[in-house]
Amino acid sequence: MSGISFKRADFPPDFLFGVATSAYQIEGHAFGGAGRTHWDDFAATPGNVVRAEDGARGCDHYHRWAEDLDLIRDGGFDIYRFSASWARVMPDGRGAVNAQGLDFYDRLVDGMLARGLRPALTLYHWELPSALADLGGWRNRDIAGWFADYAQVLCERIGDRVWSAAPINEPWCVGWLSHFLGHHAPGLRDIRAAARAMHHVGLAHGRATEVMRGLGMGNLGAVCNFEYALPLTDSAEDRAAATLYDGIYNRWFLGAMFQGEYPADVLDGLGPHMPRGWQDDMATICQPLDWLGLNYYTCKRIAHADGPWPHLSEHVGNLPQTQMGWEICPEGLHHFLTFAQGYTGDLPLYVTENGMANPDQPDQPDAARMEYLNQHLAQAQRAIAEGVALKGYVIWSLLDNYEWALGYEKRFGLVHVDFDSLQRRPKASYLALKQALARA
Ligand code: IFM
Repeated sequence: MSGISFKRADFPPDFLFGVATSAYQIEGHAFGGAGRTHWDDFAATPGNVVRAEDGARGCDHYHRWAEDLDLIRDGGFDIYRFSASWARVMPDGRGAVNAQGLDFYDRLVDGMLARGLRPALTLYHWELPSALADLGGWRNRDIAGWFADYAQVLCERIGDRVWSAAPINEPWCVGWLSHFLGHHAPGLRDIRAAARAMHHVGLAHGRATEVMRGLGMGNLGAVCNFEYALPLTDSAEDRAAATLYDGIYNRWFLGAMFQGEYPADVLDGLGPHMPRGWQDDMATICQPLDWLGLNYYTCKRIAHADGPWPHLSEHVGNLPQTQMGWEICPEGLHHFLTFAQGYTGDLPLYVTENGMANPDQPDQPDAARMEYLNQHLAQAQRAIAEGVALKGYVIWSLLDNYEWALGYEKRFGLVHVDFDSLQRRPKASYLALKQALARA
């Protein structure tokens, strides 16, 4: 059986390892007075989610959080990257606060600290309160103010004890995947909606960052996802299509957040659909940050396609694939770690998500996951050796959980979850990491 081929001592002494989860994917949103979210609505609409599964029960982390934090501590991890649910804190997204929700996050953060874990908070990991979706959600410019108010309420309570905070997980997914490709809630396929969401999500990031600074919080960053765009063929047309895909996916938010500019090639297409006066928001979006988090999983083959902008189609190549059908392409991680520095300069970088879904059985070693982690950690080491300021690596995910439109069947966890009994069982990868991370 293959194992984890590195140990903690192979990385710089201050390098941190962690695991990540998100609120809606594990907590059990039916518990504790949380409000309805657009994922509940999306899942209740036939055809959107495999078996119409939702996050009502999740992994029941709401009740089993202490056991889950014990697993993180016992695995030898340093960071727990978790998220809070907006609708758990403010069931309608504005106005009334759910005291049970704030109490829950308060207990959770104290539980992390008691176990020696660094709490890495994300304020939004996609569970938009339905009441705000009714008002247009991310299409409505007012969302930046609503989000800033939520940031204030949440961080007044727990901001003094978190180690780091980032406003929004994977802005590309909030904007493009959910409003142009229609794969995630609210399931729109509409370029005007997409342009607005792609802008307002940045504005909300900026406003929430201002709020957190105002509360005296430090170690504030952004978490973006990246996909390595490769041309399907070497034709000039396919290469141009891959460059544009890279712009929409990888350069749009980095440009806005770190340079105060959107990439010109993407604006060529999105410009006509942007909200009036967007230029005046760029200074707010481009807040000083303390770090960038990169979520990386895969590459994509891109070809030119006739039809409306962006004139491209997505393809899968010949590399081995994960249970998601995603090609395993570790070089892409190295590419983005070096590429990101062009935007972030000397700022610390963190891999805030990396990992794979695998059809794991509880009694069989998840050798494929260990190999995936080995390959990506090797690329992280390569980047560090070249001088990249990479300071930590966080694995998605601690637990098997709700994989959004794909329901509960795609298993990303280091710990197996039986979704009937909710029993947790560490997989071989967890046990191997525990050995690798043990301090001498
Ligand atoms: O499960 C998701 C997570 O919510 C965000 N990043 C990618 C993961 C795997 O698809």
